Amino acid sequence: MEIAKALRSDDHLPAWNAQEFEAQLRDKGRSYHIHHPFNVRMNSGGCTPDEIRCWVANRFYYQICIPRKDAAILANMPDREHRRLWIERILDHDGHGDHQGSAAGGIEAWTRLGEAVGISREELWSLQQVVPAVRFACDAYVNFAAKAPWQEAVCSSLTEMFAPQIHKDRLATWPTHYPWIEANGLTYFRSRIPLASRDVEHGLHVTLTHFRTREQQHHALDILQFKLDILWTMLDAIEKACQG
Ligand code: AHQ
Repeated sequence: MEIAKALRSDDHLPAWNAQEFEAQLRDKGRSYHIHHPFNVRMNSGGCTPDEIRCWVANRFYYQICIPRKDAAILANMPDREHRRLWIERILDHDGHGDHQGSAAGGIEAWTRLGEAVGISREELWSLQQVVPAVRFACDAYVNFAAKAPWQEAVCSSLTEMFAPQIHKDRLATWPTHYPWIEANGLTYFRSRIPLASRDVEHGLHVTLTHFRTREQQHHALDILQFKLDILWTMLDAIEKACQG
């Protein structure tokens, strides 16, 4: 599955060096969903309890898609040293060992977020509240990751360059704006801050070394934009579906 190629007049120019290429990737942060009106309203206290519950229930579908997406990439990775790093992402979400407490994984932590905002485990896992466009966007991500070259799928995960800030924003604002949400429900956001930074270290190394020519680097930017659009359209759909 190819991401549509934007026609560019500067494809023939020399490749950016690693620093400039990384700067170009990070500049894409301007279209990260931290800037989406729904996220801005949510983190400034403008959401009703029903809208918070609707966001948590819909984002649950994204969360349970992530380990399947990562398993698809793992299957396409020929090198053990990359697999040894990538498999950690699956365990982060599905849990490991006795799957108790902090070893229960991110999907379990999101289930606790659901209960903290007033959604039962059964209700959350029923996926009844997930709207079509959210399923569509998440399924597009999983399908892309399964079919694209593994380096391109790794590149698409680099939206996490911008994730620590969005998690920090929630931790800084929700307790004040949404005191009715049990504090332990925010554990997931706290857990992701170091994990996102660890993920990005590996993802950037693969991306900065794989995409060598200016044309290939432009393609990497298009892949990142595809994933930014997935996150943005999810919030478009959630905003529309959840309005009180
Ligand atoms: O909780 C998130 C998560 O585990 C991941 C994995 C990563 C990927 O592989 O694409 N992206 C991602 C993201 C998570 N949380 C989102 C949020 O807003 O809470 C942000 C999202 C991302 O930035 O891609």
